[in-house]
Amino acid sequence: MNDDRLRSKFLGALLGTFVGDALGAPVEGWPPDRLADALQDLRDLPEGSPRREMYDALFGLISGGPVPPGTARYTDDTQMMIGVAESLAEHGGFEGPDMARRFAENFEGKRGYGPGAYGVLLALRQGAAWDEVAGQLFGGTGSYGNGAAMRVAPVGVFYHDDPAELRRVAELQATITHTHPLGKEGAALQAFAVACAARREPDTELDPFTFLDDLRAFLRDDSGTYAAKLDDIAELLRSPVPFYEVGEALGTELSAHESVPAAIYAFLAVPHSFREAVLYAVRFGGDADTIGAMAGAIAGAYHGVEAIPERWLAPLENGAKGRDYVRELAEALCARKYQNQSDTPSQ
Ligand code: F2R
Ligand code: MG
Ligand code: MG
Repeated sequence: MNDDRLRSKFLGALLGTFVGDALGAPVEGWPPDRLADALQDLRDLPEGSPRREMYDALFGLISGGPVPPGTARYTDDTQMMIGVAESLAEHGGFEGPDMARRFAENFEGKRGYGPGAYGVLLALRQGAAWDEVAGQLFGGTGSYGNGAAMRVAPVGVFYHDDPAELRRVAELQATITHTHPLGKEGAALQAFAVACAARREPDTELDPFTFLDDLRAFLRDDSGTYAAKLDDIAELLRSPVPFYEVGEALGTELSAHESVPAAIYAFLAVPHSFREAVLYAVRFGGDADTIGAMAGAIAGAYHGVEAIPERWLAPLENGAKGRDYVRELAEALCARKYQNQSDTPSQ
């Protein structure tokens, strides 16, 4: 794959996370039928009306007022993804203390963090060791939340050609906040889905079942939870059902095993379109920002940044660590990947 194509996929995965997160954030926690009603109201508006235009724009899902450029906000999903990318771009590999420090420095409570992650980040700010806090959560079982999967796109693209290192780093970055096996495996699976999408050329026919076979072969999930979910995805792709039955079947919750599969399904259900995959993901309701962010990461890694509608990028917040910063971060991560490769003595 040529350098420009790969660079576009790095940008697509990181900005795809941002777009999916921001699109879903206003409707996080909504039940699918409330969301479907809101969408129906919007659809019934006359073509060309401002509110109708909003439907097609990034934030028309809840038909608020016009969204001035630069004001659509991201949540914890993107904020933590930024920390992962910053650390990998700086070090060219996993450095636990550095990544944990960046999570803690970037942390803003108003971004809608999960309670477990919130507590870990406060402890890190007070000097706790990066690998000694998360294991105490939830009575010592650790978190199986989707917080480690929602932020993992940088790992997926950076190690798209090295599945063993991808798994190692996806799990290690997870342990900063999530030590439950289902939380770690969800992060590894989401990272690998991003990698598989990045490795495929977008203008070739994507076979969803071959994609699922690749994911199944990668799993190391003793509980069989994710293998069963991949089988459910295959079954739902073979015999399509209304989208909220898909959400009910796969799960649209805050837990990794009840949200990563829905994101993978949204991408595989509409592999030809970044926009449709992300809208599909968000329409599930439930953990809409995170399922949107994860579907955006996979679809962005597959299609590349050119597939993200400009009018979806324009409203994104663009302050100190906003849209343009995330774009530069993706460029830096891609450059670091090549620097790593040129530094590696040829075998
Ligand atoms: N937190 C939210 N959304 C709710 C509030 C958002 C609202 N709009 C606002 O603005 O305030 N979203 C974010 O949280 C999810 C990622 O959460 P993360 O980082 O995994 O956190 P946590 O707390 O570790 O896990 C989430 C919940 O999962 C359950 N859980 C996890 N492990 C468990 C265990 N071992 N036993 C029992 N329950 C467990 C708990 O309910 C956790 O709170 C994303 O959606 C992000 O967008
Ligand atoms: Mg969030
Ligand atoms: Mg969420």
